[in-house]
Amino acid sequence: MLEVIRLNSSKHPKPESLEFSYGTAGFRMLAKNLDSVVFRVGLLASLRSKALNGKTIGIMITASHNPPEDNGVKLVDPMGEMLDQNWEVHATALSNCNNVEELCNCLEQIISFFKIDLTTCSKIVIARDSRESGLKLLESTIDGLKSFNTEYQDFGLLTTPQLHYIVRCSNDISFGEASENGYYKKLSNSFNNIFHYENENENGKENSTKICVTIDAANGIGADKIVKLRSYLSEYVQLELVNDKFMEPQLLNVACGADFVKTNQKLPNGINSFNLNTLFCSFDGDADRIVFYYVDSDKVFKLLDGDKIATLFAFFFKKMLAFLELDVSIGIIQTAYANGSSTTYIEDNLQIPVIFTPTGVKHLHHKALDYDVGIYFEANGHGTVLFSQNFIKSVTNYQSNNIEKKRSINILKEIVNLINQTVGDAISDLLAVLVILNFFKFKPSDWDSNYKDLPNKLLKVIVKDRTIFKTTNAERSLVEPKFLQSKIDQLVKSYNKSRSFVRASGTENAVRVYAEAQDPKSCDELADKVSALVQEYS
Ligand code: 16G
Ligand code: ZN
Repeated sequence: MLEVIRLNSSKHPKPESLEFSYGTAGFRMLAKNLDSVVFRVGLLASLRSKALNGKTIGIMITASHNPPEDNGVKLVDPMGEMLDQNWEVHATALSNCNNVEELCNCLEQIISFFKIDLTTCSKIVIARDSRESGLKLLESTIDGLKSFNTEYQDFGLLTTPQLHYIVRCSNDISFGEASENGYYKKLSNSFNNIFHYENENENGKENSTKICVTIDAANGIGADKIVKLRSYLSEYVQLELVNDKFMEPQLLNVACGADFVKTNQKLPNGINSFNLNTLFCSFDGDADRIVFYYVDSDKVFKLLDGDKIATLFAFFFKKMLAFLELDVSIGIIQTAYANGSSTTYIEDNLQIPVIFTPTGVKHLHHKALDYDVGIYFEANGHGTVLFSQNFIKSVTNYQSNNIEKKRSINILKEIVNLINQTVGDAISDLLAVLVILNFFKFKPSDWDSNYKDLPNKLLKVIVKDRTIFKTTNAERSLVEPKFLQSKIDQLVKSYNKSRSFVRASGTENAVRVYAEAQDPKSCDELADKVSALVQEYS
């Protein structure tokens, strides 16, 4: 077997001067540098599958919201979750072997460390986003898979969450049908049923209020998937698409998409501001993030970001659980980027505990598992809700003769299937938001009225070595460089309701500075002053 690996790997040499790292969301960089990395990811994925007795592992080739010339790759574990963190170091080590000898040694170490039986079958499902470089990288990944005789199924172009869903179904048939159509069927069934329950009046007739939303698909693969999903949805929802040119990969994420809207706090290309108080949303390039927005009656752009989605979900579940008197725990997981007003609203108004974790979905996801209803969202729009077995049992066994209670319990049962519990999913989150807005008959401005964001600013500083910036307390305080945190604390003290923190990016060669304060001027000043402190390291 190692002979085949030797032969194949010589076709995928590592670029000499580059150092790779399996970061927050896998490997991500300029696509032209990734050939050796994806080949080796193919090798590692095969070993991961063998180590787990032939469970199906996922490989997703995507660089999410990054520019068109980038690409990336990440592994998905059997239940649809991110790769086990203990394996990340092996991914990094493999990717950095300088020659075939080192590569074979590294593989042998992994095989003996995990006591992997190479005769076990290995199975992989693989997909990619709409980037131009995707096909070539796919072929190189497959070279890696073939080196270990791995069985693989190529699902072509998918959103990242669809691939997570398919991995889960491949290992757990109770989750759904392991196909793209299976995904649409599962989501649309629940969505249509919930709309039916929500709109049915006392006489059993349905009110036909139509709910409309315009989706900016970032010219990414989400556009194609929305077109396919549409045919499964009831006539009560109208999904309009803009920035849907996924076949023109040079347009991907350019002046559009969730990251653009969140960072610039303005409408993307392709959406004009004349439709007041109607709902818009933006996906990112691989459709695992979503942010919403609207233009209010004063023609002001209003963002409904991940914090607003989390608080809408929390409001809904809190109401439902109270109405049904269900004794289950509920918690919200945020990162340091969550707006301070959202945290105050959740703790003080909704009276739900908030837990903070470092940035990156794997951290939030892990913590959300501690609750019966664990809601996690990053402010950038990446998140979902996890439900425990205890919650599912309580809902399934619930008995009541009260019509309203029966209706509520039916909605909860369906929502468990509507929300993609494997990972944050723009399509599934969109549908969940629509059923909640329809449930309360909320307009975007009603949703937005729960709290007002504190002015906030995110800046990027390029430094010589970002690895010297070490944090603690869920990335909210620096431990190194020494004395920098006390300087930041001094600055924060001089502004009302303010907060600022500094952390090294996990996806870019930069340090990020976040600041928020009571008014925009203070916020700008604070962000600039903290950035100036960080610039001393550039
Ligand atoms: C990745 C993460 C995202 C996080 C972002 C932070 C996943 C799937 N994606 O895109 O959750 O917000 O990195 O980027 O975990 P940064 O470290 O450059 O600020
Ligand atoms: Zn993404």
